[in-house]
Amino acid sequence: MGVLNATPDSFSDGGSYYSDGTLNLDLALRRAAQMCSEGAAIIDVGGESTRPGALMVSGQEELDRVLPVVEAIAQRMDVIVSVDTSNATTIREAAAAGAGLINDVRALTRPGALSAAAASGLPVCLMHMQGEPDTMQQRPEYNNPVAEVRSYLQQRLQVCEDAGIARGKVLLDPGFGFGKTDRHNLALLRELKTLAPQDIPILVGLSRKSMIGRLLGRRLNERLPGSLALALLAAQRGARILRVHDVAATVDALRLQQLVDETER
Ligand code: 7PM
Repeated sequence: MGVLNATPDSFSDGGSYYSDGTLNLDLALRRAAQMCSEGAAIIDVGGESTRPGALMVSGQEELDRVLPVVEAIAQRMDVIVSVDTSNATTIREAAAAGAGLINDVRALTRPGALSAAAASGLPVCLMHMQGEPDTMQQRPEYNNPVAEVRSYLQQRLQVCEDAGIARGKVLLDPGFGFGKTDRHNLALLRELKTLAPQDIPILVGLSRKSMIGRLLGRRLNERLPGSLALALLAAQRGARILRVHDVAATVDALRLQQLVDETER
């Protein structure tokens, strides 16, 4: 899954597709096409910055950012378009515009989001987060992070099934960095396989995250090696979908892993 940020303040996918407050659709589409050619199966389009300390954007603003991008990619490219949103209206409009996956860092807890997702018939990714982006990294606290994240994801999966979303349409994500210390993140990665039922695919986002910065002392533009290592570690520990900024490099790493595993037999 390649990350495409449709936010004016996005720094982490290596480019903002905005100038003077307007989206450069052409630039965003070129980036999407590049990630497709590099081997992305999914493009994740986000319009709300969920970075620690981020302020919330209005639903309308998010919709204006995301919808043209979702629509254009869905029309022109042979790839699943994921929409990174927590808002019911964005879910409905993105589904109508051709989105193929709802990626919600709030696990469909916002008003109307659950029923909008169910009505869309689309698969959903449910992520764990403690707190809200503006304050979540201030003082993350768990008695047992692994057990608590597992239990939350299990509970949200059940809520989705009860709302008519087929179990086979659900992905689960521990939400690395979302209200977690480095110690919490490491424990979750170590126990990744145990966080979701065997039949539910696990999605992870570790790419360029600040835990790499803190653990290794790396600035944002120095985190590719750490991101690749974590991507491979996550894949080996059961992740089925990797949300990444650097598609080509990650695909290289995964191909080598596959070759090693194949050569085993
Ligand atoms: C700044 C810091 C900007 C962090 C954006 C972020 C995830 C996600 C994000 C994830 C799922 C990022 C994050 N992270 N969706 N959206 N899982 N499902 O690193 O880990 O891109 S935003």
